[in-house]
Amino acid sequence: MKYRFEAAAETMSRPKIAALQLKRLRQTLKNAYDNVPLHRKRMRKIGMQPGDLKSLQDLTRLPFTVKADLRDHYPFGMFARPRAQLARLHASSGTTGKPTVVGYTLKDLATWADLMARSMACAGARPGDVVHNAYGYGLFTGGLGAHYGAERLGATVVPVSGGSTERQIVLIKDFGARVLCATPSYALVIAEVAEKEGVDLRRSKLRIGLFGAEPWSEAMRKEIQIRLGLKAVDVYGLSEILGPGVACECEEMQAGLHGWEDHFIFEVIDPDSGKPVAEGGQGELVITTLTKEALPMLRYRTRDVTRVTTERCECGRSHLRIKRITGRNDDMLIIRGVNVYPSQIEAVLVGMPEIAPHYQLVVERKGTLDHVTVELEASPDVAPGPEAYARIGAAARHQIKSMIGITTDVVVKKPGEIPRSMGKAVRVRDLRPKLP
Ligand code: DLL
Repeated sequence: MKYRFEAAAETMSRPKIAALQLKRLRQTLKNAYDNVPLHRKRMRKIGMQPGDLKSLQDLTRLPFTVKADLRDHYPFGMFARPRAQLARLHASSGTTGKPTVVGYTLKDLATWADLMARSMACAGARPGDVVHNAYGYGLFTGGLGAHYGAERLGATVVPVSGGSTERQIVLIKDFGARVLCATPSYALVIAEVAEKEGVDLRRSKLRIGLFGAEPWSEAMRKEIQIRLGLKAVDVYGLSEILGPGVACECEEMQAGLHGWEDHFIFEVIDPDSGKPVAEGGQGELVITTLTKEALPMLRYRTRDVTRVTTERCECGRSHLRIKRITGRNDDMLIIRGVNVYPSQIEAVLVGMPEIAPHYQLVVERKGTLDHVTVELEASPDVAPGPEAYARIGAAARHQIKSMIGITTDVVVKKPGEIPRSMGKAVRVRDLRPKLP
């Protein structure tokens, strides 16, 4: 018998999934209508009461929820429970200086742990495994999400978080980690540092990698698998919906991420018209939560570009599969697992008096990691000179690091040296190789 964390739920027939979705969607609409003024207002506007929902198809009558809704109701205005009933808050990058805040009741945290345990088992992790968790702990959902999932699975979790790569390699070896959780780019850093130190991790106990939080390619999968000697499995999620564990590939096929349809409804839309795309077509992923208490999300536009298929997977799981996320249709960058909007960097720069409001972000791949260089202009009021420019550059670098959490290079140019555009300003020069 194959090991599954929640066998009955994972192999449920598609009609059964649909019936469960309808039941849970009704509950979700009622929760949203009763407790979140924005959702109530929007449903009233289209003349819809939660009880009006007759079929899953009716969901498409509802307007989308977008990231700006969370920003506009910062920090707690989208929550369906009073703050005192929340057990935890997480936050991810917003499009401006304010983060996007998400909250969980204890029941939400239990659901999340279940789904992450299910995802880990789907990826090939087993109770009793040592899980080396190199996702960042803190406001980012990666660290704690994988942590509680691993505990729930019955594994032994090593909560290393990111950084100190040499030490991570020692721990992977000495503790006998079978499962590695990290961003795919960090997994490659681990491989690189190990090789430099003459440590052959292919001969360690590592067998499974759960990699996600940023787009990666089949080529990268092959490379990681060869260099670390493990099976590299894609895991997907986003804070607004849950965190990691919304969808995960199966170890058997590694061919698309099973989106857990007993907890979410997945749609793919044309980002311009908002209309559904026929199954298999490329578009933007839209997700509705079905079991979240504190933060029910109705038709949330993820901005992630992908395709889905309901074709049965040979692993036996009945849940649809999301193909790789190939990119985003907004300007969010993911730099070493940290989500960054150009507008956030702008907000930092604009607050600095010696800097003119012209900048460009140059994104490159250096080795296996993404790197940002911020090119900015000194204000015309500053007397040009290497010393003044070095000081301005260091101050900008420090502010960006402390406000946004990413390390950048800063190049200070003379007034007028950043190219001006006649139409939309070109804020990002992305020189990274395109994903196939
Ligand atoms: O990145 C949650 C996560 C942690 C997922 C660990 C997987 C592993 P956020 O910080 O809110 O949450 O960022 C969510 O990251 O909308 C995608 O653009 C991107 N992303 C997440 N997983 C993948 C993936 C976490 N497997 C945003 N492939 C999402 C491509 C991914 N992009």
